[in-house]
Amino acid sequence: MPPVRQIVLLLVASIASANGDEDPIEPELAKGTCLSLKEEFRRLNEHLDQNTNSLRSENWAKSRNMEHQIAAIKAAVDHVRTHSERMRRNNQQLPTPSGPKSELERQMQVVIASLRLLSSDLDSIKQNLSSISQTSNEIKTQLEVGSAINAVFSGPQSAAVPSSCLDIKKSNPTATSSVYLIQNKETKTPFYAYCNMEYQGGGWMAIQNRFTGEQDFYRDWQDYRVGFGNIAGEHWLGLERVHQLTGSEIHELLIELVDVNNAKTHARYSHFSLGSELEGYAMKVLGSFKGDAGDSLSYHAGMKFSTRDKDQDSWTEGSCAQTHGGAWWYKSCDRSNLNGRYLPGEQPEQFMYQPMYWETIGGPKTGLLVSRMFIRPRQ
Ligand SMILES: [Ca+2]
Repeated sequence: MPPVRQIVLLLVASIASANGDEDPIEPELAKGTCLSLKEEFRRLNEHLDQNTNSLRSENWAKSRNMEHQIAAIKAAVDHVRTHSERMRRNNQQLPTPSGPKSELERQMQVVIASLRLLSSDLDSIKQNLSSISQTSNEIKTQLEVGSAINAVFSGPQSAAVPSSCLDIKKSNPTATSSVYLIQNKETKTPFYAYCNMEYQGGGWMAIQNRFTGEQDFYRDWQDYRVGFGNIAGEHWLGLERVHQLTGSEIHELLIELVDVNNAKTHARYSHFSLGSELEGYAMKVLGSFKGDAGDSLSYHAGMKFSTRDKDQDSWTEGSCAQTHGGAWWYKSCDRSNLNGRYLPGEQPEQFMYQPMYWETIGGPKTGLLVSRMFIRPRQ
């Protein structure tokens, strides 16, 4: 295709020639130019026709192609629609009570029900596991306690439990007065006892302790047999235990007394042993006396123990325990009554023999402020 600029120039020249108001042009030359322009127009027209035909053909092809594609999409949509419609109709026509679908649904329902049951079972298992864990902890604690008790009662560790306050004092001279766990050499039974580690050389086990009147000492045989009160405070250790200790090893006895004027005295006996319950916990052995309190116990040596409900004294007319309000190795009746009523100081005539008294300190009408009885194996 000739350049547009050239065609325009030729047109301008042609128009100028036709008007005749420009430079005169040779007639032969103008004729040639017109022919040339006509030829150019013809070629242009041909070219345009070709291009138009080509574009038309191309568009037609594209259009046809699009039509094909649209038709294909329509066909696909129709196919899907028809297929889904058929499926819908088939579903509606399927009989509900039986058949593969209802069977599948039934199985699904069974599976769902099973899953629900499983979920419920899992919750139950979870709760059981929690319960088992709690029980396991309790058993563990009980086993630990049991193990600790076994360690005390038997096995090689039992040798580590001291058999007396004196043992503790010997192994640890700086041990202080306190409550300690003691294990009887014969019975192997562990028990708590209060050890005095300072008084009279230390290593003394308390079998009686009174200093406030807090504990009631007017009690029956059973209480005196097994003991009562607070080991760390006022208490009676128990006749059976004292019998076991003093029956298997020679012990000495120490009695500490304090009057209302805070005067402190003591009575010490070289040997001390109680018989069995069958023997009435009789004071079978009472050794020689020494101390500044005077001897108000030797009178009772050999006597059985009596309580308000068990009269074993030698007073045939009555009960020393009931009359004197205590429990002791009464004879007929007493020169000391350290388990008598807690009535510190001088008492009226009618209370004679009833107070916690020691004859050689103030007589039977004078109640003491403190009474403590200790035993210790003889060294
Ligand atoms: Ca009697």
